[in-house]
Amino acid sequence: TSVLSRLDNLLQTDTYTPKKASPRISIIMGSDSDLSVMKDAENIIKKFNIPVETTIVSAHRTPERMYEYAKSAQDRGVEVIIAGAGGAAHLPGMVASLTCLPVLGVPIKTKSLSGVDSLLSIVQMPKGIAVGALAIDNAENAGLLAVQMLGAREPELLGKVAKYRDELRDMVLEKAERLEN
Ligand code: RP5
Repeated sequence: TSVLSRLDNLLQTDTYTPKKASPRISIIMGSDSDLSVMKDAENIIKKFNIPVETTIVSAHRTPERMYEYAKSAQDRGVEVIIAGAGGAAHLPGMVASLTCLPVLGVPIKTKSLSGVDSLLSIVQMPKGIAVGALAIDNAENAGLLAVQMLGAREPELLGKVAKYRDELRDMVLEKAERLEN
């Protein structure tokens, strides 16, 4: 059983009520080819019943859309942005330069350079414009981190994160026990 399916009951029976109907976390990616990876961020955020939106915004192919998106995000009620991109992965950094909202970058694995290109493009930001860089293809951690950022002022939400970690721990302990017996 995956930890996510085990969490279904646990999290959905809890009573976290989103403060806003509009998306609090916004997930963007450079291409629909990034979607299979970025879905992991959406899935984990939905487990916490936080309103989330997912769309495609490309720094290179749709630069005007990227500008409009980044400039309007705060006014739309977005609190954290998760941006996935591969190769010359400028999307997280460019969006971060256009909004003061926190931006979490997910480097997407590439065929030619295995995603090291994406990672280095995202992580090597100049001082002054911050992007939080996650591991290659680890959109789930980006989603979790975004939830934890919202949770800093919402103890109920952080309590759910703690339960999630309890589930992770229990699954490891169960595996260890099976291995030992
Ligand atoms: C980036 O180029 C995207 O984020 C994607 O990871 C990569 C390849 O895009 P496609 O050519 O598959 O659309 O902009």
